Amino acid sequence: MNTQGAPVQVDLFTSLPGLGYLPGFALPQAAELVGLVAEVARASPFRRMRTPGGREMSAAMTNCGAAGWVSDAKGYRYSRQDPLSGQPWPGMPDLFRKIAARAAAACGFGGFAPDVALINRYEPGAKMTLHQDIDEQDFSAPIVSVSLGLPAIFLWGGVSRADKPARLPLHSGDVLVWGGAARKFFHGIAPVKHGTHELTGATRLNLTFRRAL
Ligand code: MD3
Ligand code: FE
Repeated sequence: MNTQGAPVQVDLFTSLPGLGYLPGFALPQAAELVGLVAEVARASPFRRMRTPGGREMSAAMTNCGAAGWVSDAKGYRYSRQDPLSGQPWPGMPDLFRKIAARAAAACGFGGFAPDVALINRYEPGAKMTLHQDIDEQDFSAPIVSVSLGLPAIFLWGGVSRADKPARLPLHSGDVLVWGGAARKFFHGIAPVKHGTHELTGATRLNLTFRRAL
């Protein structure tokens, strides 16, 4: 366990400057984070979005912050309004900003000020196929991800979709920072296994903090 904030080197990552793995970094705040996610979801409920190709994604999503990531028949983009309500997304809680900035700083990215938190909710069986996160304006900023609840296998591809992905188990409280060359790598989540977690029940939550606008 590591709650002090020193990035941990793992073999698959040692050759990638800008990438940081902080196992257990958010454990002290995990319960509070889960509560804040529930508050966000009261204003902007989790929903399964459709890809531009018409498929319903298996993870349900919501957002908070100045904008949110959305997908529909018109494509992927950031929108300042929640399309379900036509209203702005809920504001980003201070604890979200603070954890994201502290994790980024621990990995060499001082001054990270995310404007979007995309929140993914996985029920058992839900997955995320390999993709890149390239809808943001500013690729010099990292993306910080926080996992909560059920574990999952993170799939870490390369610069090409064809690269065979490495697998890294992610547990509740783990934080990852993706900057530098790692920022545009393909990545995904293998189907989440059945189980229950004391904080989230039969659910995995993932928060990704982004500089999108
Ligand atoms: C590597 N989420 O929301 S988090 C996503 O667990 C997303 O819900 C996954 O991929 C999840 O876009 C994976 C880890 C992650 C997040 C963003 C990245 C890895 C990344 C951006 C660039 C490279
Ligand atoms: Fe992603």
